[in-house]
Amino acid sequence: MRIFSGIQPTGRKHLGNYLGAIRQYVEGQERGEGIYCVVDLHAITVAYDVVELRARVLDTTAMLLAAGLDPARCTLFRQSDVREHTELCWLLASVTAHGDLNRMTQFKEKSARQRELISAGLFLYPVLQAADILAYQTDEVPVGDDQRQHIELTRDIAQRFNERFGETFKVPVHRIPEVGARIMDLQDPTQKMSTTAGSEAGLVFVTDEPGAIVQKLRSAVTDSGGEVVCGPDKPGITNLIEILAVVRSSKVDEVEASFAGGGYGDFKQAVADELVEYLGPVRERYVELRGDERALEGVLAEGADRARAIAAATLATVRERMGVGAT
Ligand code: AQP
Repeated sequence: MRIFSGIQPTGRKHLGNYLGAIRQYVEGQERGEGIYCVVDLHAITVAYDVVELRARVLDTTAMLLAAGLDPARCTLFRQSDVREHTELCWLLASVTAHGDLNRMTQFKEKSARQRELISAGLFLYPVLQAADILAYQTDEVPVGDDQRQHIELTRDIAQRFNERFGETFKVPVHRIPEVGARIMDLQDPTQKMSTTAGSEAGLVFVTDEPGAIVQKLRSAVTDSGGEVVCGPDKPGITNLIEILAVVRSSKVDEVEASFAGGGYGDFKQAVADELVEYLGPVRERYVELRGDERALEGVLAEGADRARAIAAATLATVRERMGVGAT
């Protein structure tokens, strides 16, 4: 079982990234061969700071290691170190329908937020993502719910390629967690927690100090009524119940039952306290690991060597099937 996923080097990672994706990466190490990639080439499709980008890659690498990724048991690398990703992106672009890319909701949302340039790279983002995944003959892609449409497109691209050029790619499936796949913004629980669209108060960062976590949870927007139960008319409380269910590794109805008869105030304090306990060790390990940049670069370099060997073999087959390059 080969598991692949990518994560953007966009500064501090938030609770949505952690509960929706990162925790699944760590668990993936136990179930199969995990290959994880810090996708700096995706990050340059929107406005970014050139000097900061390298630092952000190391931030994200340290975060993944702090969360429990073990370079002895998985492959962790920087996307731009394995040039096969960009070549495969171009080759796959020729079997990707322009109309399909036009339908991608992430492109619509992100292009609407761009002030200066809507880059062609942003439009091609899902094709590069498909290349990332398909280069490794991936079985399973752990992601949050917001990536569902992109993984569907990856499957379509693989199928279309296989039909036209012969069986070449494994057609992967997504792995979206039952609970925690869409953590919502604490200040606007109708919107997903998001790096680029959210406000500081609406996001819990994995590296937040305990005081900040408590403050953010206490001021989280809740709903009318006072009962700690999920419901379509209670997006704020539903979000907090889901967060606590993941943190406790329990079921949503067990969390509801444990607060039966209790009010919102006590419940929010409990979520805050348990979240502080849950994230504390990750934050401490992060600070330790982030200090040693040589070690982080070493992990990425070793990972890139391993990843390149797999991706290069896929590329050789793809080039041969497509009639590209010398025989
Ligand atoms: N709110 C979320 N709940 C659950 N999972 C989420 N993910 C993102 N937001 C949530 C999952 O995190 C993984 C990494 O996402 P990314 O590489 O897109 O990182 P990012 O850009 O820092 O995350 P955002 O917040 O999603 O950025 P925006 O909104 O600015 O594009 C993915 O598996 C994703 O599903």
